[in-house]
Amino acid sequence: VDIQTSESAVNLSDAALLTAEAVTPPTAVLNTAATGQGDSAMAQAQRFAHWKDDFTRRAIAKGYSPQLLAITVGRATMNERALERDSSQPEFTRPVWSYIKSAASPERIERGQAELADHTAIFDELEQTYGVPRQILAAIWGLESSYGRILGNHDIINSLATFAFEGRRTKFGEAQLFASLDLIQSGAVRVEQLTGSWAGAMGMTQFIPTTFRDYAVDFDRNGNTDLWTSEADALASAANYLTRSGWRPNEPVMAEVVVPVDFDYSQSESTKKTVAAWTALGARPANGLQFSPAANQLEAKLLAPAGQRGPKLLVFKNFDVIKKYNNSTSYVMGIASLGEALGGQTSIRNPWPEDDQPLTFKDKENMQKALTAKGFDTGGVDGQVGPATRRAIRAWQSANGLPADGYVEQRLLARIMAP
Ligand code: NAG
Repeated sequence: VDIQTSESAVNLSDAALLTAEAVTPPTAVLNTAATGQGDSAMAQAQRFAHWKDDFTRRAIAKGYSPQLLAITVGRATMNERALERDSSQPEFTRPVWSYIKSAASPERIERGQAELADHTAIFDELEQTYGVPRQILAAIWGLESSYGRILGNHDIINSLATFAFEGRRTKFGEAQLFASLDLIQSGAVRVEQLTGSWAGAMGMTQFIPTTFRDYAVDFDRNGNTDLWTSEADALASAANYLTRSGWRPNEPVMAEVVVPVDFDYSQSESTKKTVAAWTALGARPANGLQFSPAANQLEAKLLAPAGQRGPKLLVFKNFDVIKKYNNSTSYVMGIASLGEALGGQTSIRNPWPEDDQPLTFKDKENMQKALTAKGFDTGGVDGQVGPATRRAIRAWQSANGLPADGYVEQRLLARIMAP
């Protein structure tokens, strides 16, 4: 079961939504011995000190200076809160409609429109340089940090050292620490600037150190790539990241459609077809208009994020590009919806099945066990509904004469669990 593409894998960097958002839950239950729970605070401190020495040795062997190590990992302390947050198991995954509602809230729309008006010159230049629409950039800015208002004030080195030390994110922590060293060594940032979310994302666009090192740009050319206080640098960095990830200018992110009642949902999620081919299967724009000849040529996948009772979307290449920024379907729909709203448009018209009762983590595990026992392979039992689990759900739905939309709420769960 692939956590990376699971709906609930909402990126840890999502600072502005962090308070309400279910953060990426762990795939495996933490091993108590390996996390140091149970051993004394003293023993843990010793192991952390030992890890710091070891990391320092390895970094110096790679050519980083002892001086650089001393001002970073050398003075790192454990961020207990990062470990707690990282291992806490969210009971419910937030339903997609509630995520979108808070992403494109009236307040965020209003502020975004004001920010767009305040920074016209920068947005003009960004569109010119990168070909990414201003509404998309503003939506990222708005969702990641409430337009620069919530940046997080954790010491990034402490969080990353804590992850690298032990737990389920040691590889991530280590890679991000090395990227942080690169950032300081190259002079792109100063060590005291390295603050952000508990999970290691920084600045107005919540870049993790590897993204920062590889994609951030000093757009205002003041010699410092400053994602914390320079709107130009932060927004250009986001635009550069999208462009380098394959953004296609003048193509949409998504378009809502309506489909016939007997639509074959087994084609949703993974099958790519041209808009013309989807039209031939009965899909029509939800706004009552027709797709343009240019749109008809584009390739799209069809998503029904809340099943056949909820809105259906054609999603384009740019949808996947935004997923590279934050690997969550909800996040991308949030960005697209906020972006449309900033431009005065409505992106999703049809109602969500808000009366549906979502599954808990335990429910998802039980569902995976039941499906597996019935011969529908979910690729393991981890409480994450990813592509493999949805494939199994679809197969079970087809075998039971139900629309194969891959979507399960409490009522359908009861049927899956029935002997
Ligand atoms: C996100 C990163 C993304 C990375 C993902 C998984 C940004 C803007 N996004 O925070 O590049 O693939 O984490 O580590 O940095």
